[in-house]
Amino acid sequence: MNRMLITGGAGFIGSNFVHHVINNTDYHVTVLDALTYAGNKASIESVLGDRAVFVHGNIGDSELVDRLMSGTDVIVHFAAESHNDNSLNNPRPFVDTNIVGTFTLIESARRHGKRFHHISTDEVYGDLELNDPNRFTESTPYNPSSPYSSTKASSDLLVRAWVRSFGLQATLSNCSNNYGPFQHIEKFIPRQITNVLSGIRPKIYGTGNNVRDWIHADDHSSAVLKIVERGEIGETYLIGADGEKSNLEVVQVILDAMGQPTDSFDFVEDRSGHDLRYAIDSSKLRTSLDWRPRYTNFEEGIVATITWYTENRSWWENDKRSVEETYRSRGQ
Ligand code: NAD
Ligand code: TDX
Repeated sequence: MNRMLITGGAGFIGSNFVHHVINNTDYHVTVLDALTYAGNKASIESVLGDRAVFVHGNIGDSELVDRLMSGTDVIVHFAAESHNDNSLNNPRPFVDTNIVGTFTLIESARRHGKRFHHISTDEVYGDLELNDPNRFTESTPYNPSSPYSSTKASSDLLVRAWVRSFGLQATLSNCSNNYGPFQHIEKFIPRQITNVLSGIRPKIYGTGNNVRDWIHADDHSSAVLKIVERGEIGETYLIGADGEKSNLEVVQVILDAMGQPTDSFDFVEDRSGHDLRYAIDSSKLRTSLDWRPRYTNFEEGIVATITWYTENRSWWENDKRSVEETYRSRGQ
């Protein structure tokens, strides 16, 4: 069992996972990615070769998926439309990729009898009050808020039903907010870092009191690899690194690390339906699979991420103007 098909491997978390797998295992990897606006082959170019090949294609293409499925042992499924703001403006691609695309993959995986791991998000659980002492666990009821999170919740339920009804050999994981290298600059942390690098003030939605639970993408990768290799079929594992921070705190950490006054940001139009707080209890993963995060110092992780965006301007610079124009047109 050493051939792995990674969908969405040219995206943010997928590309970090491809690097992690090539550097830490002996798997042979096939990346399947449609190279949407969010995919960038340059993110994995340095590892393509004998042990990693790239296939440009859509997870909704059942003929292509069937062909790749027969030549793999395990599928790790990252491909998705991933940005909440985009899902509010144009939900259709979210339904097509996140729901129908996942359906196409699990139908093929069950026909071929292949091991499947489904990547999902803590957003399927909705949000928490700021003062709620509880955090999300594997038994928290689903209550998604946005078109994005509802399509991710739908895909989770499809995978669970395929396990129960058809015996699909699948595991699932729901992770909190990731940060690190190769993240598209539409997302919160890289948007603010590249704003400062471009002479633009960081932009905070609403009050800035919304809380996200941050984890470094490489810790997400190590957790997924553990679940793929040792997880129990049919089980869901929550992945998180106890990294709760308000958006205001995050922007202040970035400004401070980049030598700017910590009040040099703008408050902008809030997101419609904006989830207030996410927080993950990852006890099950830590206890049953003995997983621990390596990046436990958020400030250090942010400094390393700032360094990456500073040293890799060519990776993001061409997109900056159009991303900011889109945000400006929405008052954000
Ligand atoms: P991303 O948008 O950076 O990357 C998505 C990748 O999927 C891109 O390379 C894109 O080209 C590809 N893709 C999109 N539609 C496709 C299709 N129809 N066929 C083939 N490839 C397609 O997303 P990300 O932030 O890396 O998220 C990856 C996964 O992790 C998603 O399933 C997301 O729901 C989940 N997740 C993300 C976070 C986060 O903080 N970013 C947290 C928890 C879970
Ligand atoms: O400019 C901004 N200003 C701002 O205040 C942007 C882009 C965002 N925000 C806020 C909105 C959120 O409260 O920052 C927080 C994080 O925003 P995003 O980066 O858009 O992430 P989020 O909506 O929390 O979703 C992310 O984590 C869960 C990923 O994009 C999802 O794919 C994942 O499932």
